Amino acid sequence: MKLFTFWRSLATFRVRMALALKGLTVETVTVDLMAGHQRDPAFHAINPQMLIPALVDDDGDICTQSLAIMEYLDELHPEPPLMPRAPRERARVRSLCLITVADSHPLVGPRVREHLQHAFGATEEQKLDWGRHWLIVGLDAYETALTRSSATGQYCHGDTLTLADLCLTSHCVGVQLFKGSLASAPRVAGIFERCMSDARIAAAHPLRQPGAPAA
Ligand SMILES: N[C@@H](CCC(=O)N[C@@H](CS)C(=O)NCC(=O)O)C(=O)O
Repeated sequence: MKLFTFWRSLATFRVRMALALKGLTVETVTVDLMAGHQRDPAFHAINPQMLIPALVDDDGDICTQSLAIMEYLDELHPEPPLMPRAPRERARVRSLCLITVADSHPLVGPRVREHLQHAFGATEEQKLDWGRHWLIVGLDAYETALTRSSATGQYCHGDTLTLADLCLTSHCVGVQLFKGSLASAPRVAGIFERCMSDARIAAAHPLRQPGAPAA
């Protein structure tokens, strides 16, 4: 399998964590988002959305969208499971994942920030502020959703890692990259800390990838 990746990508970070927890290694291909290589024709042929991650199977089949890729990996390699079995529980885990995957993270990606700059003249500071704003909105939603539900345990759903924890971890790293604070979300921060204490998750962190600036 081949993973199209870039050090800073939060969506690819989610997939890297899932691969690590499954004990899988894949070939990686760097798509330099800062240089705009996601818009190269060669990558457009892989993903017409011009977004990473993309996972290419040995037979050439392409899977895009981090949540779809993670669920695919979980179905292909069921141990350790990263989704609960009961439909309602699976729905809860997916809805926690989607807080960031569908509603927060899409607002802060390079193409959105570039458009803010080119169409509206946003400065670096304003773009940072924009990203932080939407990530904090998502952070507050996570905190309330987790605090309200008796299904929350040591992790987002019970006491074992699920895809919701990987999504929450990517969200928290996003808050940090956009110079925000987790202080208003102690429940989230506790789960994030627990996740980051897992060496496999820590090693997948954006700032520990080739090409990343020194922290
Ligand atoms: N919903 C997608 C989001 C993918 C996404 O936004 N990827 C970012 C990097 S984290 C990207 O490739 N952005 C390129 C751009 O904005 O031009 C997923 O979860 O895979």
